[in-house]
Amino acid sequence: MTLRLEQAWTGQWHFGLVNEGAAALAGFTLCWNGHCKVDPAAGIEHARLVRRVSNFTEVAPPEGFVLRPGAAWRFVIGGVNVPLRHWTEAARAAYVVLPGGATMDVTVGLCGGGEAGEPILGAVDLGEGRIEQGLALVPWPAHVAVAGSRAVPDGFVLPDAAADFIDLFQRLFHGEAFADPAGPVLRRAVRSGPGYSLGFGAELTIAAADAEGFFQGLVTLGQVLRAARHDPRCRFPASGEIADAPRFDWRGLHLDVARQFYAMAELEHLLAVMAWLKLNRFHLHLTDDEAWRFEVKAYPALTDIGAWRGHGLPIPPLLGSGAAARGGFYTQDDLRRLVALAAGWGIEIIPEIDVPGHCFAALAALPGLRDAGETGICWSVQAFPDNALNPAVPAVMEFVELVFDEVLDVFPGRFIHVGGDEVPVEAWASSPLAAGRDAAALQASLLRHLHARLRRAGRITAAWEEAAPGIGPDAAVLMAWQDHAAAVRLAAEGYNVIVALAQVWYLNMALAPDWWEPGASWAGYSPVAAAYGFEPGTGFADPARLAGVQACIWSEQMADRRVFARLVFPRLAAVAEAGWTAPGAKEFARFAAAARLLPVWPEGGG
Ligand code: TNX
Repeated sequence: MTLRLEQAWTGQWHFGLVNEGAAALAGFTLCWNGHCKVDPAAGIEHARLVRRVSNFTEVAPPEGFVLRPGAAWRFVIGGVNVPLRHWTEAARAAYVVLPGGATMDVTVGLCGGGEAGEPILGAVDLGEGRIEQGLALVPWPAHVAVAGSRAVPDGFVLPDAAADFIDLFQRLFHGEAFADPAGPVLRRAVRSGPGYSLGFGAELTIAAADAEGFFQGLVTLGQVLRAARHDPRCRFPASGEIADAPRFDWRGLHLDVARQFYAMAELEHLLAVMAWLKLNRFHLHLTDDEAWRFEVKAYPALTDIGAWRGHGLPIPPLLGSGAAARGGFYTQDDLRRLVALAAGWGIEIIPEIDVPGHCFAALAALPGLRDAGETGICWSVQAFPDNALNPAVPAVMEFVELVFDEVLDVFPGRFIHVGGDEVPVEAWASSPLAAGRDAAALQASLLRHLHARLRRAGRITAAWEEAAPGIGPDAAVLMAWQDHAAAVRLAAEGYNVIVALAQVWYLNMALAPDWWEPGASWAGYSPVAAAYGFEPGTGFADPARLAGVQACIWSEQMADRRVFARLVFPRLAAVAEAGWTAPGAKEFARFAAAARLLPVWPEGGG
């Protein structure tokens, strides 16, 4: 490539487009994207803003400018929506549009932020930690009383019911055995209540009320076995018992597959990691402004158009993609397979179709859903123009009904997530059909309608905290993300609440304030110890209203999976322990020791 984009952040955003080729360039524009959004009101020096849609920016050089070989065009962006704090927030992909309309890729340099250094990637080292009772378990069980040790088995003689677990084990630990026809026998027994107990002796026993508890017992046995194999400080007990049950019913992981597309193999790997951590709810954020990933038979345009970003397409390149079309979607069959795989591992998939906000991609695919008489532009927090479905448009109600009919058909689980976050207050201010009606009231009417539909289907509505006014506390669960006080308040209003607090459990937040750490910091930064130590139950008058906890992976900066790996592992495990283990039984040093043995993100993807 002969064009290179240099950048640096000093409070203003400095760029230099360097021509390393042999030909001069004139009459071109430059496009780039990355997490951060240019503020058009903050001014630009030596360039003119041509177009900005969220983090997509197109600028032109001054009139008559010629970029000669060996020379650079330097310009300065006066301001952005949220000041940059980490290198990953800056421009990550760029290209030039030539006068005839052809595009030319541009190599993008790392953005410096004033601190010397280089990107911090690779696994977080938590140190050796402390081993307790010769075991390394995450999450730590409710009761552990084991004694003695025996030669580490090569595997076990397993009942048929262990087939899904054997599949899990083999996927996570290639070449390592869990089953062995010459090993000790594992018996399955029955006990009442949630969880399981695992007894050690000449034979091993897992007692549980149901398949879920039996599977959890197998996970614990698998972790005991691997620790005995791989950590010289650990042992395989000769006798004793682990008796265990989770603190919370909802132990979730949210993945945003709209901002970046994840291959099926990656989703499968993430499910396997969840199962190993006894996480049991996979919240799949299937739609957003940047893409629509759920195949809808009634509206093929949603994925024909809405699943792809690229130069000249209705959705421009965003969040690290170049001029060429990039994206993907999941067919209904893909998702049915994923649901079945997850079910075998004790995980329920909760699909989210985010309405009415965050719908730029849907509206790009189906412009007929807009109120044609709308005049002004309303910008969303992430700087998308007019990204909210307008409930006053009759076609919107029909759209929502048909889409959710198909969602209900593909996902058999109890919970369906309807989004409901971040609808701008002025969303439909210039819509004649909305005729000056209050945006909050309009949004509430749409969500109320959807909630009733889901209830008729026997489902529970899940939504972000902002959706409360439309949904009401019955047959609903809300995810509190902005602050912990909101979680406590919603619970006091009678809602079932999941704590998914951005400050600690948004895994896209950086681990530390350093510029060279990847991630965002708009909600703060969250070291592993903070994610581990946060207590979600503080302040709840009725603890029964706290349904559980959830880690959220927002994918704006995850185009580079090395960034994903550093941010998610082992913080995800820290949240898993917060969801399972009683607060008084938690200990970070013990967690640190056990975290060393946990599965990670495979190099080169899932
Ligand atoms: C807020 S959290 C959002 C998402 C972003 C996230 C991280 C929530 C319900 N909405 O749209 O991805 O911040 O940047």
